[in-house]
Amino acid sequence: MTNSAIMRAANVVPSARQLQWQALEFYAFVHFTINTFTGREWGTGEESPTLFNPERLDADQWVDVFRSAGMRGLILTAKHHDGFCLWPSQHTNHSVRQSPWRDGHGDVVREVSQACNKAGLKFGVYLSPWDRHDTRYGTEEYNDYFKAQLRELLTNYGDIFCVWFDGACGEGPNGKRQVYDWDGYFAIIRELQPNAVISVCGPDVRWCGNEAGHCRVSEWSVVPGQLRSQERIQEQSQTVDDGLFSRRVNTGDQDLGSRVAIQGVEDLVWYPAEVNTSIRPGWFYHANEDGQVRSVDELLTIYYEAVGGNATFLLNVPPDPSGLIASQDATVLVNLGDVLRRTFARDLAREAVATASATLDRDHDADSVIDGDRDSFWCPPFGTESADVELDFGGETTFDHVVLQEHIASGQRIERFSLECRIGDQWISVHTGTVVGYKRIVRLRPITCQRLRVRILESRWCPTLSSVGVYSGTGLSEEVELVTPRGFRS
Ligand code: FUL
Repeated sequence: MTNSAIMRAANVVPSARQLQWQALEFYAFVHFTINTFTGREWGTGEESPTLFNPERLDADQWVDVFRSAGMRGLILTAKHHDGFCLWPSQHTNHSVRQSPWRDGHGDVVREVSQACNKAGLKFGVYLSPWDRHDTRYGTEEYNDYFKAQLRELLTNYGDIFCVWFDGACGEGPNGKRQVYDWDGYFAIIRELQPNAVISVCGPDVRWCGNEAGHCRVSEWSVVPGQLRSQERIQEQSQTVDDGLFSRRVNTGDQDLGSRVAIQGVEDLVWYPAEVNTSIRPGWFYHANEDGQVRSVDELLTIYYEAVGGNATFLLNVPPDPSGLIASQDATVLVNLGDVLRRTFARDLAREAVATASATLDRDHDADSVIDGDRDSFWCPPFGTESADVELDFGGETTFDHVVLQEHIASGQRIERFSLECRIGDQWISVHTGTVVGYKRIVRLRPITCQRLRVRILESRWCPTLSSVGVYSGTGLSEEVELVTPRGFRS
C-alpha cells in the first residue's frame, strides 16, 4: 500500500455514538416473547396473545443479575419475527394489550427500561424487520407500520443506546418479499435518538459473522464500506430455523481489515464488531436446555476473545415463562462477574514508571498510558511505525494479564506487537499479537519481573496507546467455586 493509502486508513475514526457504545464492552440480549411459552425459536405469527402470561415478571431481577455479571446494558426483543409486541403498540392488536398479563395493562418495554434506568444500565431495543404476523408485511404499508413502531419505541422509553436490526428472514423463494425502507428507518432513529447506534442491518455496529461466540484473532474496526449493507440482503440471511445456524461459524471472511484486505479499497469506514451469542443453545428459554447453560469458563473465553479482542460482547440470557432469569443462568453470571472483578481489581501499572523509545511531544508522553485517563495517550512522532513503551515496577512483580488500549478516537493503527519481560540481562518475549484497537487483553502464565516492555512492531503511520494495564488475576477460573446468588434455590 502507498504511504498515503496507509495514512488514510490510519485516520478513519469512530463517531461519538460508536465511541460510547464501544465502552459498554459487555451487555445483555434478552429474547422474550410468545416463543417463551410455546417452546419455539421462530414463532409462526399465528399464536394467540393469550399465551403470554409471565406471572412473576420482575425486570429488577434481570437487571440485578446482569449488573453483577459486569454488564453495562440490555437489548430487549420488543418484537421478534412472530410479530407479537411486548409494548401496547397503537398500531397493532397483536401485543401485550391482548394478553392476560397484568390484565392487558402491562408494558414489558416500560418495566425493563425503567429497571435499567434505576440500575444505571443502558437500554436498547431489537425490533425484527421480518414480521410473520402482520398482513401488511410485503407491502409499502408495512414500512409505515414499522416506522410508526420505531417512533413509539424511540419516543416513549427514555434514552435508547442501540437499535438492533436482525437480517433474518425465512420467507423462502416463494414467500413474501418486503422492500425495507432502511434509509427511512435510519432517519427516524437519528432524529429521535441521535446517540443510539444502529446494529447489524445498520451503519454503526457490525455483526461478527456468526452466532456461536467465535471471534476473529485480528478484529479490525476499519473495514471496507460495503460491509455496512451486507446483512440487509435478504438472500444472504438466515432462511431456516434448523437449530444449526446458532452454532455455525463462518470462517470465509476471517480477514476484513489487514493491509491485504483493504488494498485498493477507496471507501473505508469505522464499522466495529459485536460478538453475539446465547448462554443456552436457543435464543429463547426452553426448560429442556436448563442443563446446557454455558459454563463460567466458556463465557470467560468468549469474553476475553471479544472484549479483549476489539469487539463487544452481547450475551443473550432468556427469561423463563414465569418472567425470571433461571437460577442456572443467574449462578453462572454472578460468578463470571466475580471472576472479572477480582481479576481486574488492582492495576499494577499505576504504580510503575513509564518510558518510551520515542515521543511526539510532552502531551503524548509515556505517562499517558498509566494515568487512568482514557482520553490521554502516548504516541511517537508521526511516521514512526514501530516504537516501545516500557514499565518499571520498581521491584519484582508477578502478573498474568496485560491490557492494551489504543486511543481509538484517533483511529486504529497497531498491526503487530509483542510483550517482553526483562529476565536477568535479557528481554524475553512472552507474547506476540496482532491488532489492539479499543482493547486487547493478553492472558499469560503468571510471570515475575521488574520491567515489562510493549513493543509495537508494525503499525499504520503512527501507533497510539491510551492505556497499558497489568493485573495479577487472583480470580483465575480454575479457582471458581460456584456460589448460588442470593434469592435463588441451589
Ligand atoms: C437471528 C434470529 O433468527 C434469532 O431468532 C435471534 O433473534 C438472533 C439474534 O438472530 O437471526
